[in-house]
Amino acid sequence: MSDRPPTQTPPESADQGALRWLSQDGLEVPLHRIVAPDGSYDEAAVPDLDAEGFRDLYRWMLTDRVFSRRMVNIQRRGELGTFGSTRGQEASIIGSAYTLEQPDWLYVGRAWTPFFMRGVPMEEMIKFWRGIEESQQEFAKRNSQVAISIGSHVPLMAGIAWGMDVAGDDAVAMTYIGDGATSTGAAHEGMNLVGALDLPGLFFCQNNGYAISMPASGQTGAKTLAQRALGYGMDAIRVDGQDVLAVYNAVSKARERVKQGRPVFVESVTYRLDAHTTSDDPTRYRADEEVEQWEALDPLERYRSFLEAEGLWDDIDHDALVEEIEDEFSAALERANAFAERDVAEMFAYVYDEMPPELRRQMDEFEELLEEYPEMYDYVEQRPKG
Ligand SMILES: Cc1ncc(C[n+]2csc(CCOP(=O)(O)OP(=O)(O)O)c2C)c(N)n1
Ligand SMILES: [Mg+2]
Repeated sequence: MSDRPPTQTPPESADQGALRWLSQDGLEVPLHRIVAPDGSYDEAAVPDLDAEGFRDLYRWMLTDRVFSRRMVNIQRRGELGTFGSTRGQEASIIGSAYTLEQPDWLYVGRAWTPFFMRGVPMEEMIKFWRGIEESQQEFAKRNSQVAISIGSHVPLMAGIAWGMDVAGDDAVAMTYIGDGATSTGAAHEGMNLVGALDLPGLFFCQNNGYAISMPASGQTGAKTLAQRALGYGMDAIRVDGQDVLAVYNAVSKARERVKQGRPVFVESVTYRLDAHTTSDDPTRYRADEEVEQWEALDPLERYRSFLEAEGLWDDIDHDALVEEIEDEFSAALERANAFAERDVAEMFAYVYDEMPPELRRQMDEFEELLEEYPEMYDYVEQRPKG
């Protein structure tokens, strides 16, 4: 934690007569990149991974892509209420999560595969998207619940980071947040606390261009999200989120800084190629040309060009990997389907130890409704979960 003196000391020097604004005009916020869109790369900056590590990154990115595709498919078949695809964000998600070690805490926004990377079975994520509460019992393994209320996980993560600091844990608390989440009061409070106390917090902000239909540019008057970190007393780095090696490099270095007592905010500039969720229609608020531009910056393709140049691609059987992941998904879906149906009345039951009167009133009203219209029960029960 911070060893700054707890007093307000008089300023030592001043610019007498001069008015010098701290201004973002002319502020340069660089973008870290290793592999360029044309496939050329800076050899000296390539992270020190072995062949297995480089292959792993590809396999996890592919897992992320296949998982999103299959989840969207089963939603279309009526087997899920909704789902938020991560297509386009694979390098951002995997490059960052690959830096985590088991004692680290993981808090997520839009990032599902990091759970799989940390040993959570795929069916738990399918169950989560079906609204099955039991799927979210991962705290013992230092994995948080998915923050559907955006930004709400940031103060929780700050609290965990504080606890880790007090306990002297040699680990970090990493949180994924979206560009939209940076506008919430909760995110501000959490980030401020982490910066004020120099807690071991690592903020990985995926600027994927949108908060549903609101463009990232509408979230803040700041030119970049990265620069906002300075206001919280944190260091920041901005990285090309379509370049898995750059993300891995930036976040692993960030993690080291955090462990040395300097919280970091990473802005990963990426793009959500699919809809916000399956309930959203992005054609209503963004141009096809914009999507096409980002389709051309496919993170898997960019990484593949690096693997080819390094002679690592020959050892990767892409089709066999896809088949393996598809089979894993199918088996996970089967196990998730085997989960016993829950009575809808349970939604009232588990929140409080003792049910407060207002909730009891709502439950009674719900039961009366079912008595009057018993056909509603089937309707509620049979609707896709989620
Ligand atoms: C506190 C809160 N306000 C509003 C919403 C509705 N909502 C769901 S996702 C979302 C946008 C999130 O955007 P961003 O943080 O950029 O994450 P992304 O979905 O792009 O990954 C909003 C406004 C919510 N879930 N929680
Ligand atoms: Mg966003």
